Amino acid sequence: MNKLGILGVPITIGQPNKGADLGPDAIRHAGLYTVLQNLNASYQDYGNVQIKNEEANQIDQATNLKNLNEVAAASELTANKVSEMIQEGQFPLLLGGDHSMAIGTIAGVQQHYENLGVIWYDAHADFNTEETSPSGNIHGMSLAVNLGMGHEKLTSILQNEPKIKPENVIIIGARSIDSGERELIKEKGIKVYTAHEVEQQGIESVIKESLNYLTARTDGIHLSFDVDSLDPIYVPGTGTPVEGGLSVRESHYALRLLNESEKIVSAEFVEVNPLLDERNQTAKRTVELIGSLLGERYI
Ligand code: HAR
Ligand code: MN
Ligand code: MN
Ligand code: MN
Repeated sequence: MNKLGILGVPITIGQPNKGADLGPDAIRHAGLYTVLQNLNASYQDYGNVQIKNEEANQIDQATNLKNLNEVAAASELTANKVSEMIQEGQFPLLLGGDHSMAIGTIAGVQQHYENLGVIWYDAHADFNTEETSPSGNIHGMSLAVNLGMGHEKLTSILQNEPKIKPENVIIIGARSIDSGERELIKEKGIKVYTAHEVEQQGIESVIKESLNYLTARTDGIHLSFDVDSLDPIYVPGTGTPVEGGLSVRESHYALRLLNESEKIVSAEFVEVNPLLDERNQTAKRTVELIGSLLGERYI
């Protein structure tokens, strides 16, 4: 693997809770560097993107969006930084921050690939647009935005074209999908392994199928790992927990399979909110999961 470039994206205005902006530092303090050192990984920490989290948290009547201009500005900064890291030959390891950050991160990564694939590991689909969103929260829209759907200020980060093709996306772990999102997912033909299907089919088969499928058609895969994919018993420190989630054990296995594939070119771990947490356990679990993605072994 290339040298790791670590970048915090402390955005919290893509959703209504304060505290997701503290996620990147909570992850660092939970032992991230120790894990990297044990792996003998070479890394450089670029610190955090300077995000202005000055929210209004009011739905703008004209757009049905909250904090549009602020999220767009943060996305632009993030995208440029991520692109720069890849330019310098690094593997971006991106720490969040709410999931609206994926508008910027994927825009940045995509600059360097003709045909980027995305694994969206999440309880949610984040496939709303301003027309379908029940909340106006942009973190529930970031995947759709990356496919070119949504407000022009969000879909035009770095370039006007869609960042990813619908057939290059796989959602894993979903169990909370709004009715408008469901329609759009069907319309675009997005592949989804719901939490139910993970249970039925097993995580090994789900990940292997996903890798076979994406490897054949893309030139690199970005992993977007939302910690709320896990069951809330493991991750109390996240803003939109949904019961019936994936286990820590199966998620480690998923990440290990992704590591072995050598197909992941960038990764983000998002929605860690230390203000909702207990004894930083959500950040600690996140660090352990990052370890599995980067090749940590028990023996
Ligand atoms: N679907 C809901 C909405 O759009 C909730 C989205 C919650 N999103 C995240 N990211 N936590 O996965 O408002
Ligand atoms: Mn998400
Ligand atoms: Mn491109
Ligand atoms: Mn989620």
